[in-house]
Amino acid sequence: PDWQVVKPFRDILYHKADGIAKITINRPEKRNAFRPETVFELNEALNDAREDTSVGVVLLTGAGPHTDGKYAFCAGGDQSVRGHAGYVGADGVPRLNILDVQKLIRSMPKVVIALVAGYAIGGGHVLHLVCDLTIAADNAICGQVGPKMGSFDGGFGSSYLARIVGQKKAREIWYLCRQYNAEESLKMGLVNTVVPIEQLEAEGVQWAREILDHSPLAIRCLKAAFNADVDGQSGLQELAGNATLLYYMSEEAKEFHSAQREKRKPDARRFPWLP
Ligand code: 2NE
Repeated sequence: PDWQVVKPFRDILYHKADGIAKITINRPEKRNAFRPETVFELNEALNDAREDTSVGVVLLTGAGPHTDGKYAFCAGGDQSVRGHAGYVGADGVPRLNILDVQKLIRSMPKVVIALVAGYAIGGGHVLHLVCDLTIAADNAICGQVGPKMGSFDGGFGSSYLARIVGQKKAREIWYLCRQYNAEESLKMGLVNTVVPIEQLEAEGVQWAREILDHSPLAIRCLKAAFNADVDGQSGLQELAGNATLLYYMSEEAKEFHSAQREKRKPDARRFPWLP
């Protein structure tokens, strides 16, 4: 695609082309670990993609390789700025604001595809996990590290992980903190497919284009339905919001809205009580 820069950022790259937004974490010297500022930028780009009605698919990836030849999707929170109560930004405030990004990726009514080359570790692993789909390069390495470095993610990082790989495997991943290669990750359903690294972006674009040929409203409702199954009341809120959206688009809702505006009795009898 003919990628166009949307806006220059410091820690990320943000491009768009043909209905696809591409967000790249751009800190290869840190294995694309995120600091609070990185997360603010991710949030801004994701929100922009959400609001852009021409965008249906977001590709989320990491810049690489680093000068040492190694790739990373993301190595989680930047440990060099970890302070007393979270990750400390230039403003001196400790935050765990990646949790907001996790929620946004899950709730935005667009398909978010993680393109994982190299390390997806710790909070970086959870980041690909919460994406709708993951395409892994053959050099992908997945794993959690919390219990060996003093952290854990008891939110989506554990409960949603267990939904994906099962309780036994999820406990193994967290308790042992091992690293899993691309084939192992594919086998346990952590990723959707594995491709040679040179083809990673092209494969992501191909998947995006196939999705973009399909019905936006159908995909939107499906995403909300998949979330509703796991996300409790906030999942139901998303699903129900789509019901309201579709209702607003109906002749029936328009008649009741017009009647109220025109101070007349709505013509309710026009509309069927479908079985
Ligand atoms: C990712 C991994 C396994 C890669 O290992 P390797 O040997 O290929 O690279 P190396 O030499 O460890 O890393 C290269 C450079 O990247 C930095 C390193 O410090 C190193 O810098 P220099 O020494 O060359 O200057 N780097 C890598 N990961 C970093 C990080 N997360 N923060 C800051 N700098 C980082 C290996 O690098 C690794 O295990 N990294 C640490 C993984 C980690 O502890 N992640 C945080 C987990 S906690 C979390 O993400 C989290 C959460 O649990 C809850 C809420 C929010 C976040």
